[in-house]
Amino acid sequence: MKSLFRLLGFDTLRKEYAYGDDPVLGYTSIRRQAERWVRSTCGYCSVGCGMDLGVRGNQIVAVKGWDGHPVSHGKLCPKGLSEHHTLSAPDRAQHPMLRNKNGKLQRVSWPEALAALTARFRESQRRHGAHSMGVISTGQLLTEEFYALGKLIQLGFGTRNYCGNTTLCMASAVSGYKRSFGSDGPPGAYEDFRTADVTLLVGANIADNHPILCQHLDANAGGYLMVADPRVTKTAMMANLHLPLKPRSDIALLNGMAHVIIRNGLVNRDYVEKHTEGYARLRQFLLEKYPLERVAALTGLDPQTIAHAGRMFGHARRGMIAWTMGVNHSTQGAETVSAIANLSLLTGQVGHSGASPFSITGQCNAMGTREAGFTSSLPGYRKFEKKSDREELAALWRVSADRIPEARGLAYPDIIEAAVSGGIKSLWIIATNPIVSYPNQEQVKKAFRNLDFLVVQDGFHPTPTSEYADLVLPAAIWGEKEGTYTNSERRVGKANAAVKPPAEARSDFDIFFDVAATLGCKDELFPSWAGPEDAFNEWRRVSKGRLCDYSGMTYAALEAEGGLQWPYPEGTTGNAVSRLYSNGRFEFEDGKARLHTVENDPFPDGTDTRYPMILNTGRTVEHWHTRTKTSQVAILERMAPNAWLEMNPVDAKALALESHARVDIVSRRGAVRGVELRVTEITAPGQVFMPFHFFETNVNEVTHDAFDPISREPNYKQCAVRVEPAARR
Ligand SMILES: Nc1nc2c(c(=O)[nH]1)N[C@H]1C(S)=C(S)[C@@H](COP(=O)(O)OP(=O)(O)OC[C@H]3O[C@@H](n4cnc5c(=O)[nH]c(N)nc54)[C@H](O)[C@@H]3O)O[C@H]1N2
Ligand SMILES: Nc1nc2c(c(=O)[nH]1)N[C@H]1C(S)=C(S)[C@@H](COP(=O)(O)OP(=O)(O)OC[C@H]3O[C@@H](n4cnc5c(=O)[nH]c(N)nc54)[C@H](O)[C@@H]3O)O[C@H]1N2
Ligand code: SF4
Ligand SMILES: [Mo]
Repeated sequence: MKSLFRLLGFDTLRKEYAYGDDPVLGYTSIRRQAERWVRSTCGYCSVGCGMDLGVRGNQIVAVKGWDGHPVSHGKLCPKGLSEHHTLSAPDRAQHPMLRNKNGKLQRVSWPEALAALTARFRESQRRHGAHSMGVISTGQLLTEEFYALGKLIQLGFGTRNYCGNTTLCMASAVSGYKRSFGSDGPPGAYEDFRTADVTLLVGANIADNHPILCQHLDANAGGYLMVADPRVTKTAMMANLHLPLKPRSDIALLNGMAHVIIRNGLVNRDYVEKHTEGYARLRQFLLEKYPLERVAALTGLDPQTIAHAGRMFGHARRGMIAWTMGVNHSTQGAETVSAIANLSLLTGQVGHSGASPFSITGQCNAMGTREAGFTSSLPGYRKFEKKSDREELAALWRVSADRIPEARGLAYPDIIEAAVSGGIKSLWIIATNPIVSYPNQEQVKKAFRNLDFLVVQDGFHPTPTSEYADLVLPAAIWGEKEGTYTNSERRVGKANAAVKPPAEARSDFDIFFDVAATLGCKDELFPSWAGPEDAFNEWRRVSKGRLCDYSGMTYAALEAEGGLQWPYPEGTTGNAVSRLYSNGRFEFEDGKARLHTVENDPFPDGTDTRYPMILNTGRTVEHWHTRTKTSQVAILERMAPNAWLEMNPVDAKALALESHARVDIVSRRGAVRGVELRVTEITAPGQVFMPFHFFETNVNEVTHDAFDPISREPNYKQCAVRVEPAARR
């Protein structure tokens, strides 16, 4: 496979930023010479790179890769290298702000802010019921913060309607793992990318979005890489075989590959018999319903290519499948994950080196909230519906078992819907920015306007979302607080406070602590905790014996080792690579994984003559989501200052549009206007692509708010649009 990593020029960037060299002046100014170095973990994506923060006074003046770190081996991508520039940005949130009688946000003291928060939430609950209060959090806090927040919301406030932006992101992977393996938890390790002889990436553009993962693929000299993506991404350019399938035909492709594996006698019969349930049904289903001709028609790939891909995977000694949002962002996300798990199970490619159905996560700590957060499951992947799990947790916390909810509350989109229809009256938003990131903006704006009380807790203000708030709480961010993040390979890494937050901003942990104190439940929920390490130590006890066992970890060991992978039970030593399900025992009662039959359905917002093109949305390497952080970094803004729309030359010609023309993108729900056109063969004819980072030209004005019925994840990756020359205004 070709190395695109070096082509992206990260090595150059590394030199430029690492030791405090001034990229403009070209030399190291005294102002930027570090007095001390603090070890930490990157706060952007889920790769979980290790970094050294160079500190001078109360400022991080340089960032460099942590040499010998088990994930990143001294490298960082452009965002990691420049992350410290976000801390001193002029629009960091500095003080609590409360909306006054004239409708203006006005500075208040912390005690006033906390009193307002608890009084208004309690009033909402008194008048409209306990569950009229909702909380939407994130994948970007520290695990200690998630753990504390879960207790505060579910036990302190007694509302179940607590979810996070992770439902816009990882929910399909979580649901898929639960359906196939009986529990959430990605089985593999990054090392598998180095050792697999065949790797299939599905809807994952790691060259842009998980750049430092690329070096693990680069190190896999003899490996064969297949990339399934409708676009010719930078990742597709690294591949031995690019599978440019039609949008949302992944289930057909995966079923077709499984069909080939069955037809060619490549099923690992012994593994399937011992460790899975449902083979006879799946076999019949695939042989009858997914012959190559049908798969070819559904995917747009030719039958020989599909047969080749199936045989390559079937013959692999070590076969890896990794996926990201091309899979999850779909009304069939959870089912697509099941189809991926089928392929791994049929070939016995689970739990050994180079073999894993691996969900690459997104945010720095999407995993932490899944493990400890009390949203999609009870802490420690305990099940809401399982009495013994509830009782065990209650005993650990010394509360009565009837205080542990028996079912999860509303998921994120259902909280928004309930706010529109009046069921949710007050909402607390923590570290997410829906007024950029939520699909079909009309709906979320309606929801916010309908609320009696909206709290926004963010490191920045104003943000598009904080503008709607009745109360803004200023939060410390990465670099200013201490705790742990879990990356995609279940590695728990330590993040450290190198500097103090600006003005009156406080860590989310301290805010939750103070809210609990104001509410009068601090001693019950956070008994004798003084800081994050006490929360971590309690979490170690609560996770003990569970799949995500932290009991053998300590802060000191995490810092010394560059993170440790769970499970890490008490008594474990060293930093060996760990995998789940190596013994073939899965988390169902009978220990067997489930094979599911899944049909490929068309996406919901289909094209017609008025809306003839399929719009795909996603990311670019320079920016992070809604740009509250990366727009503050000059070098990143210079590289990608505006949104753009990618369109194939065939369509551009038919529409008489030239590159750099301004266009409007119109869907059945809205329009986004004046976007720069890029004419490029990255996208196929009939398809267009736009990044979602830019509030100024927000693609989520047009995306579709259809959700996976199982995971509740939005269908961000396909909707019908038309593109026209920008209207003159
Ligand atoms: N630079 C940067 N890195 C990031 C982030 C960021 O904002 N910026 N965000 C982080 C987060 S939270 C996440 S979740 C990850 C996301 O990481 P990715 O999933 O890699 O990101 P996306 O660009 O959203 O989508 C990936 C690919 O899915 C493809 N796709 C679209 N439709 C289909 C389809 O029907 N089938 C298939 N097979 N593919 C399809 C798109 O063309 C796109 O190339 O990135 C993380 N890393
Ligand atoms: N069209 C389209 N839309 C998408 C996607 C897509 O591919 N296409 N991807 C979806 C996905 S996968 C995701 S994950 C979401 C992401 O969407 P968001 O979660 O809305 O994006 P972020 O910009 O990461 O928002 C994080 C917020 O938290 C703040 N923040 C950062 N650190 C801290 C902290 O430590 N404490 C506090 N309190 N605040 C902090 C930031 O300033 C920012 O406002 O977007 C989704 N939306
Ligand atoms: S790859 Fe991800 S974790 Fe690593 S430096 Fe870049 S943004 Fe940070
Ligand atoms: Mo995400």
